[in-house]
Amino acid sequence: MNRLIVISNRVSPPTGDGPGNQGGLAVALSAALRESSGIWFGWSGEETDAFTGHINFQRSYGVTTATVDLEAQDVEEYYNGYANCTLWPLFHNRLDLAEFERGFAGGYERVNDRLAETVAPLIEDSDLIWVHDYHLMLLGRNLRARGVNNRIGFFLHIPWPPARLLESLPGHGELFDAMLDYDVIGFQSENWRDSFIEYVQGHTEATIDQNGPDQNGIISLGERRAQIIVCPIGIDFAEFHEAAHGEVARESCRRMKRSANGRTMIVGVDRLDYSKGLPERFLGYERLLASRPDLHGQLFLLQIAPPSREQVRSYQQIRATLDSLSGRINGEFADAEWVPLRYINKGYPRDALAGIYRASRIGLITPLCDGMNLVAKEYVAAQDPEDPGVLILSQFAGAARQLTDALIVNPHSPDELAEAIDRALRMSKKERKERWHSLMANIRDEDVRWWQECFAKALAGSPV
Ligand code: ADQ
Repeated sequence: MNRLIVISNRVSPPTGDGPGNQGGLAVALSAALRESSGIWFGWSGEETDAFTGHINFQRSYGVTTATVDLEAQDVEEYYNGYANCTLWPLFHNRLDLAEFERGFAGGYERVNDRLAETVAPLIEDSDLIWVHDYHLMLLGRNLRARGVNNRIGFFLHIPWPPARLLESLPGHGELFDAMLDYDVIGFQSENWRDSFIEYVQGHTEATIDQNGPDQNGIISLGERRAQIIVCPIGIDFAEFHEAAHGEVARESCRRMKRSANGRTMIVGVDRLDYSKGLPERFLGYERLLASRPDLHGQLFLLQIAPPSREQVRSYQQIRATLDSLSGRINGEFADAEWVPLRYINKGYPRDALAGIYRASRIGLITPLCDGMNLVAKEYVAAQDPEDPGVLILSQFAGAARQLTDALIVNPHSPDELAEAIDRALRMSKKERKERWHSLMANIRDEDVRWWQECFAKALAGSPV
């Protein structure tokens, strides 16, 4: 087995906290790294006065991590700047929020180059290299420039934008060209793959051969070839299932039910991000409350949304918008004994979250644009098989291509959201169980290990 080198913006070493308290991605990558005696390389999350390239090696729970600190200007231009103010909004259909600053682009190039320079000496001839996400799209090119001829793969966790949007990015041609230095490019869903292919066909000299067995395509330009794969990420099903049945989850479910006091609970769990469709969700819920006074006092929406990327202005704005909307909804509909919207800005441990999902009759997951969305899968996995809740899922989440037995909605339409909630409230137990069984089959079969193996196979050059 070849050794695996995983490279991502941030590194999450295994914590040994037990099932359910580590992200699924960290768990899956840790398992692969352990088996291949590999290394996980990336930014430590710490800032330093001047970049030194000093690598801090750590070994925990059988996984070797190698991290570097970045200087403050790097963090500002590469991470807060190009990654989160340029690429993230653009790739999530928010051209209006995207900032195109040369300084950000320069910082992005500099950090991708610095990381390549630092990791290159660790790479041995037979290693397989797996680069993650939009922060590091240039890394493959920078490694090639240093003579690294190994197989290098790239997985994009977020959507690939439509070609007409990507055109707005200064330097989009160079960014795409750098992608062809990867041997494998993985997407979460067919939608994002199709946008990528649309760009290749409309804006580049590259050719696509889609006659191979997997139909996804090989992109060629000169001597370079990149295999395209669709490889949707899943949750760590076994571990999440164990966590959902543990004492912490059971207690959290009991407390939630006690606090619901017989009322039907709807849950939303998201990082506080404008791509997650939170204002639109609140407006859909408000529409339901306005049109159905008979439901007042009978249900409530619990929205858990811990703040993220607080240094970025657009995240400060979305927070203010939600503070005001939640105040308006509660101001209008609440009475002395009932608050229709519980809006919470803190995160929960994953096993406690599992209990909260289980206590909820409806999972309301309605992003405007999302690479995959793992919360939707976690919600389904946490349900009681004898009395499962209903998943309402946005058509614009990558997960909608797999979870077709959810109630699929257009998150922009308050009427559609209100109707879907109403339908879920009225759904018979028989229909809830049928839908849940079908959703569970996918979530169990295409879990995070399946995803990791699927990508690793392509990276090793085997048929997927
Ligand atoms: P995210 O945008 O962060 O990830 P998502 O996949 O929904 O979105 O969530 C990742 C994890 O964060 C989940 O395991 C979830 O439980 C946890 N989480 C979210 N809110 C939480 C809260 N309030 N408290 C505790 N935990 C919380 C990006 C892409 C997604 C893609 C993932 C993985 O944007 O589209 O699914 O990467 O590829």
